[in-house]
Amino acid sequence: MADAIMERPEGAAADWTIPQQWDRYSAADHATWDHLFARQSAMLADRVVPQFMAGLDILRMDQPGIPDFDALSERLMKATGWQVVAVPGLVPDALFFDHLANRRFVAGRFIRTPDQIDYLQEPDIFHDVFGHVPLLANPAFADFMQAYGQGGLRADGLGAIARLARLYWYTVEFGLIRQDDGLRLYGAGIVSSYGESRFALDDPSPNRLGFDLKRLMRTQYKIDDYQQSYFVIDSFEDLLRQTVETDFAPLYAELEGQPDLATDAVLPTDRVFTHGTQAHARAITS
Ligand code: HBI
Ligand code: FE
Repeated sequence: MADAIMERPEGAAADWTIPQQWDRYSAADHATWDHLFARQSAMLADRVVPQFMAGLDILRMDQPGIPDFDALSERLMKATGWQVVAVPGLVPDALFFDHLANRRFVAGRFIRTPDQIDYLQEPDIFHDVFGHVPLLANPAFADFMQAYGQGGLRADGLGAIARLARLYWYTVEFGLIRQDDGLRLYGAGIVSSYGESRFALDDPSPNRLGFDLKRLMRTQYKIDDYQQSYFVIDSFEDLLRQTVETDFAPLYAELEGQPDLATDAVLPTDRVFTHGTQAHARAITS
């Protein structure tokens, strides 16, 4: 996220947080949340990594209506020391990393309108809270997210934010995980989307490739359509280990001279679960 000079929105604190104002949500807002929640939890049951469903239970997110961040943060704090804070939308990278490094997940407080039920570009409260928060109740993933924030603060100094944004994109937002009985979803951008929750696992179109940090940091991504490639990790513990054990500075230097990889690239060195047809992407562009 290259930061154009982002103006701090009216009423936001120095760290860009704003009050959630839970009592201002309308009955229609709560109904939209309940509709999305019921539809996603039903279709995710055998698709999503079990730790996600466990997170919904631990955080008691099956209660009706939009979660109140104070109550949600109290339960989340007990589980892994994280809290959820409201922000107006995308915050500047350095601030975003600082929040994560301090176990604060920044979430939008607005919810999509009924006509945006199936897709909206910017993250709303359903994407942020249903998509991202349940896995923050999992210790290994919670530690990874904090390590990502700390890495981001370092990357900021090294001008390598774009590399880390790719790591975030292909794991936290659109990651898949391997289990003995097949692949499962865990990326928030997938699990909060009805269409992509099917596409990412079932459709022959996208590549599904083994997670490889260096390779992934060279790979471009799309923000306005389903992904053309998904990366598969073996476990959150492994993702955490690779993140905390990697000294990113020499890695960034090594990547310096290497060209980016296209969103649909497949390398001879890739661990290939699916070599996609890219039929979806072709249909979209034709
Ligand atoms: N701000 N609110 C918010 N949410 C994000 O997911 C987010 C952000 N700012 C920057 C950002 N993500 C990414 O570009 C970083 O990974 C670089
Ligand atoms: Fe997100």
